[in-house]
Amino acid sequence: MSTVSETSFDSLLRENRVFPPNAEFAARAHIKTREQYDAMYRRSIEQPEEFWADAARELDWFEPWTKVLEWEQPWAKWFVGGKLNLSHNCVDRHVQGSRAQKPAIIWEGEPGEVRTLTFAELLTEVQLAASMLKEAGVQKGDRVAIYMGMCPELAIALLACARIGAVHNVIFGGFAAHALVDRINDSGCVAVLTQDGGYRRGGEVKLKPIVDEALKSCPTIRTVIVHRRTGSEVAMTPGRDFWWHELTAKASPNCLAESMDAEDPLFILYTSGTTGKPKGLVHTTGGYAVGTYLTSKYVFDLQEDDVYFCTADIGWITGHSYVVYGPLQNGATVLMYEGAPNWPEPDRFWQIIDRHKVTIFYTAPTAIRAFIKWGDEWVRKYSLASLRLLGTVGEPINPEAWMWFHREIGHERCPIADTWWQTETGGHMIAPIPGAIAAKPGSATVPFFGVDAAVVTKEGEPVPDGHGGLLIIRKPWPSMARTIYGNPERYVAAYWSEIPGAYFTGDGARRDADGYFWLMGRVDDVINVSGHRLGTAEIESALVAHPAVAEAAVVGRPDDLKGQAISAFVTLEEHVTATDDLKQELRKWVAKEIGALARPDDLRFTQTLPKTRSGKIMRRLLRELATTGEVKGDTTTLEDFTVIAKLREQDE
Ligand code: 6R9
Repeated sequence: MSTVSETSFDSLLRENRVFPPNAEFAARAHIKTREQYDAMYRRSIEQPEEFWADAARELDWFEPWTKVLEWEQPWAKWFVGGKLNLSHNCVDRHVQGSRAQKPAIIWEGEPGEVRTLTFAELLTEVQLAASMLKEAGVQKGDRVAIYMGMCPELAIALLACARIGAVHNVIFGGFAAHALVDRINDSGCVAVLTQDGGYRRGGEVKLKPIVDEALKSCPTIRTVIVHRRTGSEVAMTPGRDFWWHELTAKASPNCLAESMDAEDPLFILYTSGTTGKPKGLVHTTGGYAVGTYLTSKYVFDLQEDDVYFCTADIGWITGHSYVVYGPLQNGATVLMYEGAPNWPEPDRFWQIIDRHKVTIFYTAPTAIRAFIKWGDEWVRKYSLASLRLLGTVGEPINPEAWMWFHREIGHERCPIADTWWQTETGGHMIAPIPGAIAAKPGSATVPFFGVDAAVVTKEGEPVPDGHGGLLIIRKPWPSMARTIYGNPERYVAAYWSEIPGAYFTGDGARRDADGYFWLMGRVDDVINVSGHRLGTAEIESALVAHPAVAEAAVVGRPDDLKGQAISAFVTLEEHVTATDDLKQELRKWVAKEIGALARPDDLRFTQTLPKTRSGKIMRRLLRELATTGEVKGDTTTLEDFTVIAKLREQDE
């Protein structure tokens, strides 16, 4: 179970600016007024089953559901008995309708090439890839690991799995071999889809060699299929490894979309928790489809002529829900970009927006802070006139970054949708409906339809508006994760035990007098680095796995660019000497074990770590020390009072 640390919530600066929806935007939006939102929200809370059934009817079902919701806390079943296929809803439905020749994916590679796939072409590719998987022996219910870069084949891989009912397990291309091993073995994957490499900042990031290294420890993998992206030399193990283009060349061009039960698993996605082992969140088909469809439709106000650009990697939940499934179910044109935002120069995104006439741009606060740092001149060379809506996700956005985004990118014309949600929630939970809800910089604003959010004390008592507390959700929603793969007890303990009768988000928040939510970051031992979740325990276990390290404690501290930076405190084995070289070696070690994202920003050697009398590391004190250089907080439970003085000396 996660432990809620004592965080002071009431010290935040209050932001008073309000930005009402742009009238021109509202006039053509799906939802045009606050009153319309209020009426829909009320219905979604008072008659959730009717509300969600109406939403679900906008999609294609092979067989109707018999019951909208079966709820026995914390176990939910949505659209009970309904049969559908998400690949069909993302692709076939539009080809059968009027969108066959509409671009589904416009992809730009980092070196500059552009590929456009219409919905008809996407259908061809998805069927070929689905046949390829079937012919390679992958069956409905099998788990398939996907370790690829941002190229159309990655989206195709997800849709091909969904088509045959294989459960995809996407592992972010920035993760190291060790992370692959954990995720593949935990979910018992039978196949890996990967590529030779991808381009990032002008160089090649090789992926296949990392798969090769990982597979030395993954006994369940029978098949590896490699998409050729860069053309660089890779080792192929006969009988195990196959080229994607060779298999699809002989695969059947027809592959019917499997009729999936609404509660059949669609994917597993791992995310950091409060212990060292990442959690494999399981999302199912029907509820996730309806949730991502409806949030994309209303929060991004998707219209027929939109070109939608989400900068997230498909390796994260944002990429699953809002690069692939949500927008494609809506028949939107999705722009995908392979590489770095500052390659070859810091204006790449703005160039892409002007070149492809992007209308909706969804990115992360950490990226916005980098754009600000790179300088306005990179932005001002471009017209950005096609943009009509902006969005952010991943962490709270600081009002200064919000104002810059509004002014420099949105030209004071585009609404900004600050979207709060999680891997666990599958889709947006707190976010403005942009034609209806006025924005306040730094607030994710009001709950989406059907979301019953509240701020409470640790005991579950409501906290008055204006005060900080814990954010909970009191009612089930369709796109909620159903469990943790292979570990239902942990699902219950992590999310449904902290606050009685509710889903506990792990976030602190406060609601203001207008009912707007202000998110205040994690209250558990999860660090948010550039919008990505990292568990302190994961980094600590990586450090302790190094032969020189005896014990390690890792905390997050505020960082202007990344939101949070990683501070590591390390005690060494007796015979080991603390040197700067060793510091660098340990930082590199973590990057190699987990991925570059997890590399500690600073690392200090210390004689001892502050502990309670029961032996728990007091991360709260380390956090304070890493942040302010001092410890003023309560130290009465500290076992050895001299530790803090020693730590401070170390710092000097
Ligand atoms: C979608 C995603 C979830 C955690 C979440 C919270 C933070 C995400 C936010 C936000 C404030 C926002 N978070 N969006 N905090 N405002 N708009 O990021 O999923 O990777 O699972 O992270 O990210 O702390 O609990 P995930």
